[in-house]
Amino acid sequence: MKKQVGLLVMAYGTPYKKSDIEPYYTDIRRGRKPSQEELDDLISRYEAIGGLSPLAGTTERQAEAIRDMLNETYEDYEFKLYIGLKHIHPFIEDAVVNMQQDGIEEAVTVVLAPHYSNFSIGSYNKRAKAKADEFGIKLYHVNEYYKQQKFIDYWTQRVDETLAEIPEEAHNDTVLIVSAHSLPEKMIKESGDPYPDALQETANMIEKGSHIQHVAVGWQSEGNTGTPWLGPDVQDLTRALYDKYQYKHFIYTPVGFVAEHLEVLYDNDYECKVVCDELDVHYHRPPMPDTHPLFIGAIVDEISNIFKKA
Ligand code: FEC
Repeated sequence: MKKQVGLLVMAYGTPYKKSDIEPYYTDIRRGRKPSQEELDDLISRYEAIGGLSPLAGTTERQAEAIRDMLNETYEDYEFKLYIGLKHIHPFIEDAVVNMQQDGIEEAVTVVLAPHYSNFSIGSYNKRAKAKADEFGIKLYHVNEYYKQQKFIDYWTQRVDETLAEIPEEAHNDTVLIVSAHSLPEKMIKESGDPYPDALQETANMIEKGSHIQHVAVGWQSEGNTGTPWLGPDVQDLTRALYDKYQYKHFIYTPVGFVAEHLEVLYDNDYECKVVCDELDVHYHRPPMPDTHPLFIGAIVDEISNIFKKA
Protein backbone atom coordinates (compact mmCIF):
# COMPACT_ATOMS: atom_id res chain seq x y z
CA MET A 1 0.00 0.00 0.00
CA LYS A 2 1.58 3.30 -1.11
CA LYS A 3 1.64 6.25 1.29
CA GLN A 4 -0.37 9.20 -0.08
CA VAL A 5 1.45 12.54 -0.09
CA GLY A 6 -0.04 15.82 -1.30
CA LEU A 7 1.73 17.75 -4.06
CA LEU A 8 0.64 21.38 -3.93
CA VAL A 9 1.79 23.17 -7.09
CA MET A 10 1.29 26.93 -6.78
CA ALA A 11 1.37 29.46 -9.61
CA TYR A 12 0.41 33.04 -10.43
CA GLY A 13 -2.85 32.34 -12.28
CA THR A 14 -4.31 34.14 -15.28
CA PRO A 15 -7.80 35.21 -16.43
CA TYR A 16 -9.73 32.31 -18.02
CA LYS A 17 -12.04 34.65 -19.94
CA LYS A 18 -12.19 38.38 -20.68
CA SER A 19 -14.63 39.13 -17.84
CA ASP A 20 -12.07 37.69 -15.36
CA ILE A 21 -9.52 40.40 -16.18
CA GLU A 22 -10.98 43.04 -13.85
CA PRO A 23 -11.37 40.84 -10.71
CA TYR A 24 -7.95 39.28 -11.41
CA TYR A 25 -6.30 42.69 -11.65
CA THR A 26 -8.15 43.81 -8.49
CA ASP A 27 -6.77 40.79 -6.65
CA ILE A 28 -3.22 41.56 -7.84
CA ARG A 29 -3.71 45.07 -6.43
CA ARG A 30 -4.78 43.54 -3.08
CA GLY A 31 -8.44 44.49 -3.49
CA ARG A 32 -8.02 47.99 -4.99
CA LYS A 33 -10.02 48.19 -8.23
CA PRO A 34 -7.98 49.45 -11.22
CA SER A 35 -9.10 52.67 -12.93
CA GLN A 36 -10.78 52.29 -16.34
CA GLU A 37 -7.55 53.50 -17.96
CA GLU A 38 -5.43 50.90 -16.13
CA LEU A 39 -7.94 48.17 -16.98
CA ASP A 40 -8.04 49.17 -20.67
CA ASP A 41 -4.25 49.15 -20.75
CA LEU A 42 -4.13 45.59 -19.38
CA ILE A 43 -6.91 44.40 -21.73
CA SER A 44 -4.99 45.85 -24.69
CA ARG A 45 -1.84 43.95 -23.63
CA TYR A 46 -3.83 40.69 -23.48
CA GLU A 47 -5.31 41.56 -26.89
CA ALA A 48 -1.80 42.02 -28.29
CA ILE A 49 -0.95 38.42 -27.33
CA GLY A 50 -4.17 37.00 -28.79
CA GLY A 51 -6.88 37.97 -26.25
CA LEU A 52 -5.85 35.87 -23.25
CA SER A 53 -2.69 34.22 -21.92
CA PRO A 54 -1.81 30.55 -22.52
CA LEU A 55 -0.63 30.31 -18.89
CA ALA A 56 -3.62 28.38 -17.42
CA GLY A 57 -3.07 25.36 -19.67
CA THR A 58 0.70 25.45 -19.20
CA THR A 59 0.43 25.53 -15.40
CA GLU A 60 -1.80 22.46 -15.51
CA ARG A 61 0.54 20.55 -17.82
CA GLN A 62 3.59 21.47 -15.74
CA ALA A 63 1.89 20.40 -12.50
CA GLU A 64 0.81 17.07 -14.02
CA ALA A 65 4.32 16.47 -15.39
CA ILE A 66 5.84 17.03 -11.91
CA ARG A 67 3.32 14.63 -10.37
CA ASP A 68 3.96 11.98 -13.02
CA MET A 69 7.75 12.18 -12.70
CA LEU A 70 7.50 11.98 -8.89
CA ASN A 71 5.22 8.95 -9.08
CA GLU A 72 7.64 7.25 -11.49
CA THR A 73 10.56 8.05 -9.13
CA TYR A 74 9.05 6.93 -5.80
CA GLU A 75 7.73 3.38 -5.49
CA ASP A 76 6.49 3.75 -1.90
CA TYR A 77 4.61 7.03 -2.27
CA GLU A 78 1.72 8.22 -4.33
CA PHE A 79 1.76 11.97 -4.95
CA LYS A 80 -1.73 13.44 -5.31
CA LEU A 81 -1.80 16.72 -7.19
CA TYR A 82 -3.47 19.96 -6.06
CA ILE A 83 -3.11 23.24 -7.97
CA GLY A 84 -3.37 26.49 -5.98
CA LEU A 85 -3.21 29.90 -7.65
CA LYS A 86 -2.24 33.28 -6.24
CA HIS A 87 -4.68 35.60 -7.99
CA ILE A 88 -7.58 33.52 -9.35
CA HIS A 89 -9.48 30.31 -8.57
CA PRO A 90 -8.61 27.66 -7.62
CA PHE A 91 -6.89 29.81 -4.95
CA ILE A 92 -4.09 28.40 -2.79
CA GLU A 93 -6.52 28.13 0.15
CA ASP A 94 -9.07 26.18 -1.98
CA ALA A 95 -6.38 23.63 -2.83
CA VAL A 96 -5.51 23.13 0.85
CA VAL A 97 -9.20 22.64 1.70
CA ASN A 98 -9.37 19.96 -1.02
CA MET A 99 -6.32 18.22 0.50
CA GLN A 100 -7.99 18.18 3.89
CA GLN A 101 -11.20 16.72 2.40
CA ASP A 102 -9.11 13.96 0.78
CA GLY A 103 -7.48 13.13 4.12
CA ILE A 104 -3.97 14.32 3.16
CA GLU A 105 -1.73 14.69 6.23
CA GLU A 106 1.57 15.68 4.58
CA ALA A 107 2.30 17.61 1.40
CA VAL A 108 5.17 19.00 -0.60
CA THR A 109 4.65 22.52 -1.99
CA VAL A 110 6.37 24.06 -5.00
CA VAL A 111 5.85 27.39 -6.75
CA LEU A 112 6.27 27.65 -10.52
CA ALA A 113 8.98 30.32 -10.14
CA PRO A 114 12.64 29.40 -9.56
CA HIS A 115 13.99 32.24 -7.32
CA TYR A 116 13.00 32.90 -3.72
CA SER A 117 11.83 36.31 -2.59
CA ASN A 118 9.81 36.99 0.56
CA PHE A 119 7.41 38.82 -1.73
CA SER A 120 6.89 36.04 -4.24
CA ILE A 121 7.60 32.46 -3.12
CA GLY A 122 7.51 33.55 0.54
CA SER A 123 3.99 34.89 0.20
CA TYR A 124 2.69 31.76 -1.57
CA ASN A 125 4.19 29.57 1.18
CA LYS A 126 2.74 31.75 3.93
CA ARG A 127 -0.78 31.46 2.52
CA ALA A 128 -0.49 27.69 2.09
CA LYS A 129 0.88 27.24 5.61
CA ALA A 130 -1.75 29.44 7.25
CA LYS A 131 -4.52 27.29 5.76
CA ALA A 132 -2.70 23.98 6.29
CA ASP A 133 -2.15 24.84 9.98
CA GLU A 134 -5.93 25.11 10.44
CA PHE A 135 -6.20 21.43 9.49
CA GLY A 136 -2.92 20.18 10.96
CA ILE A 137 -1.49 19.31 7.52
CA LYS A 138 2.32 19.24 7.52
CA LEU A 139 3.90 21.05 4.56
CA TYR A 140 7.42 20.72 3.14
CA HIS A 141 8.23 23.79 1.03
CA VAL A 142 10.50 23.93 -2.00
CA ASN A 143 11.80 27.50 -1.72
CA GLU A 144 13.87 27.71 -4.90
CA TYR A 145 15.36 25.52 -7.61
CA TYR A 146 17.48 27.83 -9.75
CA LYS A 147 20.69 26.16 -8.51
CA GLN A 148 19.59 22.72 -9.66
CA GLN A 149 21.97 21.53 -12.38
CA LYS A 150 19.09 20.49 -14.66
CA PHE A 151 17.57 23.98 -14.47
CA ILE A 152 20.90 25.56 -15.47
CA ASP A 153 21.40 22.89 -18.16
CA TYR A 154 17.99 23.73 -19.61
CA TRP A 155 19.03 27.35 -20.09
CA THR A 156 22.63 26.75 -21.21
CA GLN A 157 21.32 24.37 -23.89
CA ARG A 158 18.79 26.98 -25.10
CA VAL A 159 21.49 29.69 -25.19
CA ASP A 160 23.89 27.47 -27.16
CA GLU A 161 21.08 26.48 -29.56
CA THR A 162 20.33 30.16 -30.13
CA LEU A 163 24.02 30.94 -30.64
CA ALA A 164 24.14 28.16 -33.25
CA GLU A 165 21.57 30.14 -35.28
CA ILE A 166 23.80 33.25 -35.21
CA PRO A 167 26.78 33.35 -37.64
CA GLU A 168 29.97 32.50 -35.74
CA GLU A 169 31.67 35.76 -36.72
CA ALA A 170 28.86 37.64 -34.93
CA HIS A 171 29.23 35.78 -31.59
CA ASN A 172 31.45 38.51 -30.18
CA ASP A 173 28.71 41.02 -31.10
CA THR A 174 26.05 39.02 -29.22
CA VAL A 175 24.84 39.66 -25.68
CA LEU A 176 22.64 37.58 -23.40
CA ILE A 177 20.17 39.45 -21.17
CA VAL A 178 19.18 37.34 -18.16
CA SER A 179 16.08 38.73 -16.43
CA ALA A 180 13.37 38.21 -13.83
CA HIS A 181 10.27 40.11 -12.72
CA SER A 182 11.24 43.36 -11.02
CA LEU A 183 10.04 44.17 -7.50
CA PRO A 184 9.88 47.49 -5.63
CA GLU A 185 13.41 48.36 -4.46
CA LYS A 186 12.23 49.33 -1.01
CA MET A 187 10.73 45.87 -0.33
CA ILE A 188 13.93 44.14 -1.35
CA LYS A 189 16.59 46.38 0.19
CA GLU A 190 15.00 46.77 3.60
CA SER A 191 14.58 43.05 4.12
CA GLY A 192 17.93 41.79 2.77
CA ASP A 193 15.98 39.64 0.31
CA PRO A 194 18.07 37.04 -1.64
CA TYR A 195 16.20 37.70 -4.93
CA PRO A 196 18.67 40.05 -6.73
CA ASP A 197 21.72 37.93 -5.82
CA ALA A 198 19.93 34.77 -6.96
CA LEU A 199 19.34 36.26 -10.42
CA GLN A 200 22.99 37.34 -10.70
CA GLU A 201 24.09 33.84 -9.65
CA THR A 202 21.80 32.29 -12.29
CA ALA A 203 23.37 34.54 -14.94
CA ASN A 204 26.88 33.54 -13.79
CA MET A 205 26.04 29.84 -13.98
CA ILE A 206 24.55 30.18 -17.48
CA GLU A 207 27.62 32.15 -18.60
CA LYS A 208 29.92 29.45 -17.24
CA GLY A 209 27.96 26.55 -18.75
CA SER A 210 27.35 27.95 -22.25
CA HIS A 211 29.42 29.48 -25.06
CA ILE A 212 28.03 32.98 -24.65
CA GLN A 213 30.73 35.66 -24.38
CA HIS A 214 28.77 38.66 -23.03
CA VAL A 215 26.09 38.55 -20.33
CA ALA A 216 24.05 41.27 -18.59
CA VAL A 217 21.41 41.09 -15.85
CA GLY A 218 18.17 43.06 -16.14
CA TRP A 219 14.71 43.33 -14.63
CA GLN A 220 11.37 43.43 -16.38
CA SER A 221 7.62 43.93 -16.14
CA GLU A 222 7.78 46.54 -13.36
CA GLY A 223 4.48 47.99 -12.11
CA ASN A 224 3.33 51.59 -11.70
CA THR A 225 3.60 52.25 -7.99
CA GLY A 226 5.31 55.65 -8.25
CA THR A 227 8.34 54.25 -6.34
CA PRO A 228 11.63 52.87 -7.73
CA TRP A 229 11.76 49.19 -8.77
CA LEU A 230 14.81 46.96 -9.22
CA GLY A 231 16.64 47.94 -12.39
CA PRO A 232 17.98 48.26 -14.99
CA ASP A 233 14.78 47.59 -16.90
CA VAL A 234 15.44 45.25 -19.86
CA GLN A 235 14.40 47.85 -22.44
CA ASP A 236 16.70 50.55 -21.00
CA LEU A 237 19.44 47.95 -20.67
CA THR A 238 19.10 47.03 -24.35
CA ARG A 239 19.63 50.67 -25.36
CA ALA A 240 22.52 51.17 -22.91
CA LEU A 241 24.33 48.03 -24.09
CA TYR A 242 23.85 49.05 -27.70
CA ASP A 243 25.17 52.58 -27.04
CA LYS A 244 28.23 51.25 -25.28
CA TYR A 245 29.12 48.11 -27.28
CA GLN A 246 27.03 48.23 -30.52
CA TYR A 247 26.00 44.57 -30.09
CA LYS A 248 24.17 43.19 -33.14
CA HIS A 249 22.33 40.26 -31.52
CA PHE A 250 20.37 40.35 -28.26
CA ILE A 251 19.29 37.05 -26.66
CA TYR A 252 16.65 37.38 -23.93
CA THR A 253 16.25 34.65 -21.30
CA PRO A 254 13.57 35.68 -18.76
CA VAL A 255 14.73 32.96 -16.34
CA GLY A 256 12.57 34.23 -13.48
CA PHE A 257 9.58 32.84 -15.37
CA VAL A 258 9.00 29.26 -16.48
CA ALA A 259 6.29 29.57 -19.14
CA GLU A 260 5.20 31.66 -22.08
CA HIS A 261 2.69 34.16 -20.69
CA LEU A 262 1.81 37.86 -20.77
CA GLU A 263 5.06 39.04 -19.16
CA VAL A 264 7.15 37.14 -21.75
CA LEU A 265 4.92 37.34 -24.83
CA TYR A 266 4.31 41.08 -24.36
CA ASP A 267 7.20 42.48 -22.30
CA ASN A 268 9.89 40.55 -24.17
CA ASP A 269 8.47 39.51 -27.53
CA TYR A 270 6.74 42.83 -28.15
CA GLU A 271 8.39 45.56 -26.03
CA CYS A 272 12.02 44.39 -26.22
CA LYS A 273 11.58 43.52 -29.89
CA VAL A 274 10.36 47.09 -30.58
CA VAL A 275 13.61 48.42 -29.08
CA CYS A 276 15.70 45.93 -31.08
CA ASP A 277 13.87 46.92 -34.28
CA GLU A 278 14.49 50.60 -33.51
CA LEU A 279 18.21 49.91 -33.03
CA ASP A 280 18.23 47.66 -36.11
CA VAL A 281 19.64 44.69 -34.17
CA HIS A 282 18.47 41.07 -34.00
CA TYR A 283 16.01 39.92 -31.31
CA HIS A 284 16.22 36.31 -30.02
CA ARG A 285 14.17 34.68 -27.28
CA PRO A 286 14.61 30.93 -26.80
CA PRO A 287 11.58 28.85 -25.69
CA MET A 288 10.54 28.85 -22.03
CA PRO A 289 10.89 25.63 -19.95
CA ASP A 290 7.19 24.58 -20.17
CA THR A 291 7.25 20.78 -19.53
CA HIS A 292 10.81 20.16 -20.74
CA PRO A 293 12.16 17.11 -18.85
CA LEU A 294 15.21 19.08 -17.60
CA PHE A 295 12.94 21.68 -16.01
CA ILE A 296 10.52 19.15 -14.51
CA GLY A 297 13.54 17.06 -13.45
CA ALA A 298 15.08 20.07 -11.65
CA ILE A 299 11.93 20.46 -9.56
CA VAL A 300 11.72 16.72 -8.85
CA ASP A 301 15.42 16.71 -7.78
CA GLU A 302 14.77 19.62 -5.40
CA ILE A 303 11.72 17.83 -3.95
CA SER A 304 13.88 14.73 -3.48
CA ASN A 305 16.41 16.80 -1.46
CA ILE A 306 13.64 17.95 0.84
CA PHE A 307 12.26 14.46 1.18
CA LYS A 308 15.69 13.09 2.14
CA LYS A 309 15.96 15.72 4.89
CA ALA A 310 12.41 15.19 6.20
O1 FEC B 1 -0.03 35.52 -18.39
C1 FEC B 1 -0.70 36.01 -17.46
O2 FEC B 1 -1.90 36.24 -17.59
C2 FEC B 1 -0.14 36.35 -16.12
C3 FEC B 1 1.32 36.61 -16.15
C4 FEC B 1 1.97 37.10 -14.88
C5 FEC B 1 2.96 36.42 -14.21
C6 FEC B 1 3.44 37.27 -13.16
C7 FEC B 1 4.47 36.93 -12.31
C8 FEC B 1 4.99 37.75 -11.33
N1 FEC B 1 4.48 38.96 -10.93
C9 FEC B 1 5.26 39.44 -9.92
C10 FEC B 1 5.09 40.62 -9.24
C11 FEC B 1 4.14 41.58 -9.53
C12 FEC B 1 3.99 42.84 -8.83
C13 FEC B 1 2.96 43.54 -9.43
C14 FEC B 1 2.49 42.70 -10.52
C15 FEC B 1 1.45 43.04 -11.39
C16 FEC B 1 0.97 42.23 -12.41
C17 FEC B 1 -0.14 42.57 -13.30
C18 FEC B 1 -0.30 41.52 -14.18
C19 FEC B 1 0.69 40.52 -13.86
N2 FEC B 1 1.43 40.98 -12.77
FE1 FEC B 1 2.87 39.93 -11.78
N3 FEC B 1 2.72 38.44 -13.17
C20 FEC B 1 1.81 38.35 -14.21
C21 FEC B 1 0.85 39.32 -14.52
N4 FEC B 1 3.22 41.53 -10.55
C22 FEC B 1 -1.32 41.38 -15.30
C23 FEC B 1 -0.97 43.86 -13.22
C24 FEC B 1 -0.70 44.81 -14.33
C25 FEC B 1 0.75 45.21 -14.43
O3 FEC B 1 1.28 45.79 -13.46
O4 FEC B 1 1.33 44.82 -15.43
C26 FEC B 1 2.43 44.93 -9.06
C27 FEC B 1 1.29 44.82 -8.07
C28 FEC B 1 0.76 46.18 -7.66
O5 FEC B 1 0.41 46.96 -8.56
O6 FEC B 1 0.73 46.41 -6.44
C29 FEC B 1 4.81 43.29 -7.61
C30 FEC B 1 6.34 38.49 -9.66
C31 FEC B 1 6.18 37.44 -10.53
C32 FEC B 1 7.09 36.19 -10.70
C33 FEC B 1 6.88 35.22 -9.60
C34 FEC B 1 5.55 34.51 -9.70
O7 FEC B 1 5.21 33.94 -10.77
O8 FEC B 1 4.84 34.55 -8.68
C35 FEC B 1 7.45 38.65 -8.63
C36 FEC B 1 3.47 35.03 -14.50
